Amino acid sequence: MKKGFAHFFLAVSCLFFSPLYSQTGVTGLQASLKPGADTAKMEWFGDAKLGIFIHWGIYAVNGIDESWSFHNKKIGYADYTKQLKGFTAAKYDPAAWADLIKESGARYAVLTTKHHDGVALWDSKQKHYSIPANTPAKRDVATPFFKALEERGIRKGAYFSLIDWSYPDYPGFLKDSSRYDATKDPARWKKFSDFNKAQITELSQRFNPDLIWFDGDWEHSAEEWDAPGIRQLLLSRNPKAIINSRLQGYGDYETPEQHTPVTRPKGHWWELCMTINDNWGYQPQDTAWKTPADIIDIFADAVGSGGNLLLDIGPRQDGSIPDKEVEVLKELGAWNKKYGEAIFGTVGGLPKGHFYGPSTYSKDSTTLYLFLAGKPTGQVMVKGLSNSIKQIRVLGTNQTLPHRIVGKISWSKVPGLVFIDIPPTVTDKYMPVLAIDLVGKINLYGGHGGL
Ligand code: H79
Repeated sequence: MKKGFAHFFLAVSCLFFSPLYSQTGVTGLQASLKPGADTAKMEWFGDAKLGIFIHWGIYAVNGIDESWSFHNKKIGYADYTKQLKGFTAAKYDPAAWADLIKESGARYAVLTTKHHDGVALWDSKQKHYSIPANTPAKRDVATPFFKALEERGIRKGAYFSLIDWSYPDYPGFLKDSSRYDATKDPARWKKFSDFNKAQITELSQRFNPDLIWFDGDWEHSAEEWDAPGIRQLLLSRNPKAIINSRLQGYGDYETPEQHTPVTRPKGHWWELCMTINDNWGYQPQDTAWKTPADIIDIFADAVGSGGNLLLDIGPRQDGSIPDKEVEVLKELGAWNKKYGEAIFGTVGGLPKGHFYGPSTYSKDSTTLYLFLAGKPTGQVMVKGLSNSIKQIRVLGTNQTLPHRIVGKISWSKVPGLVFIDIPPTVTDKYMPVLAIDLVGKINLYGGHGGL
């Protein structure tokens, strides 16, 4: 059977683009130990499309950059740590957080269990800063959230910073200073490394996370972190755990940060993490809010390119969530509810050039979903679609639309152009979506238009 261009592209990208994704023929735990080898465990992640990232920590007290503010000397370290005294979690309602996440349509959530500042959100047994031990909140704020996620069938993600600028045996601290050189004092580095692994083990045992989101790997090599050892300790407990790319080559998927990719990332699995304003944590002066329309454009674009969106919120120190963030999550949720068929459980759609907008395929690639970015009211065009069309449905309604095939020359294998007139009845607050049910699996012509 003739393979469509998209299938060819997928197959080729799996084979060549990344050594992470080319291993086959190993099963079970052994397979999971090889980064990217266990495609079965990635299935829920590929289907999930939307995750909610939560940056919550003492940096919300003053409303300053998480950890980076003292690292970059915007504030002295002593003043930074004073924020411990102001973190109350007084209005923290983990069930309400989880309900909001569920309402957004997200299938997973990732909580900062510890940022680069070293303050753990759970009651770590290691001797170091934590919310329960050092703040007026006086309790583990991570466990009840993970429990609330579990109760709602939302996958659990634990963000954990490999960097810990507060730990006395971590080599770096401020951007231009160091306590010692890890390569010259391996015994001291080992003290840190043992501590770090002990905390990662606690995370794994306590929360059994579906996903571990490491950050800060750039400060040391895979060898220094013992990235293979960290991977092994996580997967020996839960072989199905997914690890993001920030483990110096030992992760399962790519994590572009803040910037929407223009070309598809190399790896088969990827996730764009992005803030709703310009900052990860709560910062009251930051009013650069992306609108729900902006977020839906960004989300559809990521999903159309085969990726996920991990959308960040930054609760206040008391656990309340800013109204603008609540609004974005609710609007996104209403849109997802209407158009979920085109999003969840689909795969990235048409390669560039076929359609001016995002698109996805059903997993069996017999339905093509067109996202009508910009809410066009004229006609839209699809190029290079060789399949016949069974019907075109307007999602969220029971309308169907006719189409015209234009410029099909009988003796040529080049398909005609598909034109679809979008009547004024096709409306949506943000972005309508069409489903094109095809005869057979999608089959694309990607040539130069010659004979
Ligand atoms: O937690 C949020 C941020 O605090 C953290 N990741 C998100 C999820 C983050 N902030 N900045 N970065 C990650 C990237 C930092 C990159 C830099 Fe560098 C570190 C620029 C300079 C030092 C890496 C190493 C890139 C250049 C050198």
